[in-house]
Amino acid sequence: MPILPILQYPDDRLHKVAKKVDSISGEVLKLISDMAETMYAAPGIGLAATQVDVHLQIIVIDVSETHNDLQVLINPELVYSEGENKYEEGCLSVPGIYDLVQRAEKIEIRALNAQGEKFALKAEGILSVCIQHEMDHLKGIVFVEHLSHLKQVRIRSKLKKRLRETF
Ligand code: GNR
Ligand code: NI
Repeated sequence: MPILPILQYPDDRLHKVAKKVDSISGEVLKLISDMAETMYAAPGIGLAATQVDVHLQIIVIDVSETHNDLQVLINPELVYSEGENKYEEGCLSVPGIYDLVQRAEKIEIRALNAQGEKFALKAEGILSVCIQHEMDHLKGIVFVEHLSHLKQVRIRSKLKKRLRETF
């Protein structure tokens, strides 16, 4: 079960828009399994297929402390949101950068699970933050794009400098 490489910001491929999954093939199930392994190994609380350069609407999430509550969201749709909340976010594609992002407080989504069954999910707290962060990835949006232009310029130059130093 291989751990997949995670795209690092800035990378144009993080801005691709993911397409709907039209059948949950063996290939899709293998991808989900590899994404879960990659998320747990990182470690992270969520991972969108976009981050592993697969542009399909697939998200894995586990916000439990015991790391045994994997949730798979395929073709997720936001059906309701209310309120506002600020939370300090980070991203496996933007290592070492953390900042406050304002998002909806409570959301309701519809999605398919790994068995292809439709389900509805109401979320608040960290699960709500994580789902919105991952659904942004599927639209090609990285959390830093919610920050000021100046912060984005600083983050890009910091990460490019760090990349130069590792080669
Ligand atoms: O592991 C992660 N932690 C996190 C913390 C606050 C807000 C969002 C996240 S998601 C992130 C993993 C990731 O980058 N998913 O796309
Ligand atoms: Ni992320």
